[in-house]
Amino acid sequence: MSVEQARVIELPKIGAPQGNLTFIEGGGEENGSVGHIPFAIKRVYYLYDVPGGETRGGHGHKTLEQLLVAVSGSFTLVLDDGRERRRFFLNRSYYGIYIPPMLWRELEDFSTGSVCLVLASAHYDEDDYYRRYDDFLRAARGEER
Ligand code: T46
Repeated sequence: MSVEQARVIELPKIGAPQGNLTFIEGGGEENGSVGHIPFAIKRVYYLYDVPGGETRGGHGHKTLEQLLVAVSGSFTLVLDDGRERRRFFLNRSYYGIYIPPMLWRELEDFSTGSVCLVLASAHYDEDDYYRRYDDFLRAARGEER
């Protein structure tokens, strides 16, 4: 897997004087539609009350696909495929970052009061994690052979 396969997805934005509305439809075989993202949504979680400047993440996933959205505030997402790193600054509620499996991720520089919404392709499974960077690196480099 390469960091080049991560991508920004622009989501629909319905603007009105009363405020904006953004929606996300899951894709994949389960609902038969293309959707806005390339997987069926199995789990939704969100990070909030993160102290300003804090860092989260620091792990990789074997199979999980995710979409991250800064629904409020901002943070920086750093993706690493074991060879190169790519940084994304998220500060708009209508842009998501699609993260394919086998990328190490770190979330940095949360602004105070920010909320990171995450749509995931599978239920929570601790066995899907690489929690140690050297384990991730070994697996990512093994994948290249
Ligand atoms: C990711 C970033 C963006 C659960 O019980 N269920 C869940 O769905 C999740 C995501 C976590 N947990 C438990 C596991 C840990 O005991 O919550 C605790 C904190 O999880 P973690 O340290 O993995 O949280 P983050 O913010 O570092 O990472 C999370 C996701 O795990 C990860 O997939 O990409 O958010």
